[in-house]
Amino acid sequence: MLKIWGRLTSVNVQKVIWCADELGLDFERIEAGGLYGVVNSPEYRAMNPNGLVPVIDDSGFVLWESNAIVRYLATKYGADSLWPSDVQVRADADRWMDWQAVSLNPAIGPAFIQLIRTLPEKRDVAIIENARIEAEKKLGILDAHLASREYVAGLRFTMGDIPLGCSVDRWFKLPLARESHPHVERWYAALRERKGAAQVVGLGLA
Ligand SMILES: N[C@@H](CCC(=O)N[C@@H](CS)C(=O)NCC(=O)O)C(=O)O
Repeated sequence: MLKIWGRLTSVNVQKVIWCADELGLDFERIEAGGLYGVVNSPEYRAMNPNGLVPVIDDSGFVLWESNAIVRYLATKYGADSLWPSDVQVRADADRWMDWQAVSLNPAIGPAFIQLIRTLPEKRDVAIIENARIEAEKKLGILDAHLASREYVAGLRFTMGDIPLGCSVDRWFKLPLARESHPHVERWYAALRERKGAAQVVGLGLA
C-alpha cells in the first residue's frame, strides 16, 4: 500500500494527501515532521536526506519533493484526469505547479509563519504587511489567468490545481484583510466542493 510520511499541518504534505484522495487511492499516512520528529532518524534520512516532509513509498519506490510526488501519482494513477494527455494542457498545469512552489508559496509563507507560528508578542507587523503586499500581487496574476478559464489548465480540474489550491486555502484562512480576487474566489469555491479536497479544506491553520 502507498505510504505517505508527513504531518497534515504542512502545506506540502497537504498537496500529496489531496492528490491521493482525488485519485481514490488507499494509503497510510505516517505522522512525521514538526512536533512528531521522525525526520532526523537514520531510517527517514535514508529515504529523504533533506529531512523534510512529505516522502512517499509506493511499493518500494521512494520519492520526496511534493510537486514531484503529485506529478508521479497523477501520471501513474490519473492518466487523462489529473494528468492531462494533451502536452500543452499538461505544460500549463506543470507551469502553475512550479509557480506555486517558487512564487506564490514564498510570498504567503512569511505571513503564515508570523500569524500562525509566532507568539503574538513576537510578531513583526512589517513582515506581515510586506508578505500581504507580495501575496496580493501574485494572486492578481492568478486572478487574471482564471478570468478566462474554469481551472488553471483550462476546462478541467488537473494536477495543476492541487498545489495552488493548498496555498490559496492557506491564504484564505489567514486572519488578515485581503483584497478581492473574484476569479480566484470562484475557482477556490469550486475546489472546496471536491471530495478529494475535504481533508485539506476542513483543516484549521496550525
Ligand atoms: N520543496 C519541498 C519542501 C518540503 C518542506 O519544506 N517541508 C517542510 C514542511 S512544509 C518540512 O519538512 N519542515 C520540517 C518539519 O516539518 O519537521 C517539498 O515541496 O516537498
